[in-house]
Amino acid sequence: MSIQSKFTEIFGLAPDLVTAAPGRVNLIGEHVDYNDGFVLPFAINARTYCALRIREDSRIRIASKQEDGTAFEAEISSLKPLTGPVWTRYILGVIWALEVKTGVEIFVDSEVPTGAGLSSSAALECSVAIALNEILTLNKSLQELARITQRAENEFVGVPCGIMDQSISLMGKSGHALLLDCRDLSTRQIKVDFETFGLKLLIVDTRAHHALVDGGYAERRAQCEEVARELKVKALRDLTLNELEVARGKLKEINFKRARHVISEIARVHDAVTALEANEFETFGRLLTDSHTSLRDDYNVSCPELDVAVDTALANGALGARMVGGGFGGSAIALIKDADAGKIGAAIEHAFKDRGFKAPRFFDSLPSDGAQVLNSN
Ligand code: GAF
Repeated sequence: MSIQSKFTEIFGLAPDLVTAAPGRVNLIGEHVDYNDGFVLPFAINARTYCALRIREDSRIRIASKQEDGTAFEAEISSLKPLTGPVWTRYILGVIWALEVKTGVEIFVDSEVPTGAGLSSSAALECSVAIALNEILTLNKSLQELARITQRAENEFVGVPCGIMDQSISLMGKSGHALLLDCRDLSTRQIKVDFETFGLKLLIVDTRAHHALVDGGYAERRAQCEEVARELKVKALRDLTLNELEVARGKLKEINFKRARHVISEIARVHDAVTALEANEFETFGRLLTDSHTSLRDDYNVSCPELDVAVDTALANGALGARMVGGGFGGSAIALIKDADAGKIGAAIEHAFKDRGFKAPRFFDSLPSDGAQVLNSN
């Protein structure tokens, strides 16, 4: 059944418009967005669809295919951060952050797997934001929508995420990764063509989700902010590795390691762009693996399943591999020769089975377009 028909079945009238917004993988630049750093994500082809109709009163009715399609209702004046079922907060948070004054009906359906570290949350938020922006003629820029959806997630949902996931879901471009400066949200689209060179990016969903996720993320943010405060810079982006080394004695050792990851990772993003632009895929792959090592050893956000996926891919010929997203589970990526895909997939499956891990899932995706209005009545 089409999303329009499903919407009509639930709410009784056809939607005004349908939008879609994608999930993402991040090629490199992990845990640097909240340090004003640079990231290099691309939008994947899996998307979240949003069908929306404006009401003439102040009632909000929302439903999700992934939450059995039953409508959740609220009054627009009574929206309150950090309340209600968690899935509703991603939608209501965007309505709240955009300061919408009218009632609305929304039905969402997502292809982006949840818990896989592929940004299903940002896809959902951005599909709703782009729909409201269009239908209410709010004229917000993509940068403004990124900040607004991040605020919805931070304040209404209660997740202290950075700006990367919303930005790429809104600004992705087919065939390109987005070099995003997380300080001022300026961007450069970087061509990504692995195919022509017989390569592909394998995405491995480890299906692991460790309890550390929420507290661990907030703790890392706090440690980074502490270093910036102690060394009197606005954000870790403003320090060089040399300056950090000189100040080592003043810092807690754990904070030093956190900052070393962030500063070295920002440098790797720039090197990765240079390598990509020169089609130097061996170098690019090495940078991915260096990123993983730094996330594992200095930032301590990997986990056994991610390490096994990365190590097995590398042992079987991958040019580079790393965990993506917040960590403690979720997905890894590996840059591999197309011809090795079957062999590497099988090796990872075996390695997971041997260790008693859940069976992994594999995806691949070319860099795809960001959020779009698909049709409006
Ligand atoms: C999660 C967050 F939502 C992003 O903002 C980013 O910090 C990422 O973890 C780590 O790079 O996806």
